[in-house]
Amino acid sequence: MTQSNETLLDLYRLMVVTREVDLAVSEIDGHWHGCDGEEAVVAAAYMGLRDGDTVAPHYRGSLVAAYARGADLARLFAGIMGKATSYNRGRYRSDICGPPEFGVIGLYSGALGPPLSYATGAALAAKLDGTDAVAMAVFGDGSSSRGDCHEAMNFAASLKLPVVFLCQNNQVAISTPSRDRVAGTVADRALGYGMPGVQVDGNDAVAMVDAVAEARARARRGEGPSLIEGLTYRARGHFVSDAADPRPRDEVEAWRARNPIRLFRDRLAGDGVADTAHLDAIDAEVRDQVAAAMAQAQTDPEPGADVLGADDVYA
Ligand SMILES: Cc1ncc(C[n+]2csc(CCOP(=O)(O)OP(=O)(O)O)c2C)c(N)n1
Repeated sequence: MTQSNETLLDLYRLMVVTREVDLAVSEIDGHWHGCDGEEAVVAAAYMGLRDGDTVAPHYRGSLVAAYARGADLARLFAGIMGKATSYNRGRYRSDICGPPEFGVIGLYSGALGPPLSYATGAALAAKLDGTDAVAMAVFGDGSSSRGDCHEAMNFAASLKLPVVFLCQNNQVAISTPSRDRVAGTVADRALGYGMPGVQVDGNDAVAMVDAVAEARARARRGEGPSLIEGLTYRARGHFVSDAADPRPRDEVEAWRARNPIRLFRDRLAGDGVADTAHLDAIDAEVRDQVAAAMAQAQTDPEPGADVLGADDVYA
């Protein structure tokens, strides 16, 4: 697929947003599970969705999913801090429970695996409603070994549901390398479900966005689900203050050298899509935007006892 220069620059911008959001939240939350090194998979997963589409994001990158759907960055940051101005008035963390009004399904209990089924449910609803909406289920390689993954994929493929399964394979689950849990590739499993499966270089932004576009187009045509495995690498620990990352230093350094933002930047400049001054301007503009949103969230008020009242309670 050939993407327009405009799409490529939107993709670059969303990757920079992903990085800057990560850096900003890392400063205030030592338990933040960041996506440094995984920006190409994250941005490609959430860019270009339409109204009516649904995403069940992986927790690593979930704020970007909500932002890409139109949520306000300051209010998302407020959700990290439990502020009154967050989309849920400080009741739960915005990275775990994405604002549903933007079509973002959360992780809710924190159990990994069930969101694949939630996305599949959203795809079933779209099919029953006769719309061409799609659902994106994004999950880690560790989550891919859960039974929920099998159930969701089998159900979706059997009923030809419009869902794109995207494995954000950073090759580790806390401290367990994926080679100790996944014997083949995640993508190869698609064959058993009767759907297309492709492993993509997850540090190649263009390859990622092409694969996602193709899978979404197929889903919108009513041809059913696809599985994409974006092979990438977690450049830092499991969470910001993780002091027990057991991975070999040379492996970590080799992947850091393949930073997806830098690779994409070089390609955009090399192909004449944008000169470095233009890309620098995008970087600076995003940095300012993220800093302003964080400053706003930090001065926002804490919630009062009123949020514990009867508002929004089902019964
Ligand atoms: C059902 C379930 N089992 C275990 C955990 C604990 N846990 C939290 S994060 C994590 C690692 C998940 O690895 P992966 O899906 O590869 O995502 P990554 O952190 O690598 O992005 C685990 C095991 C959980 N949240 N839910």
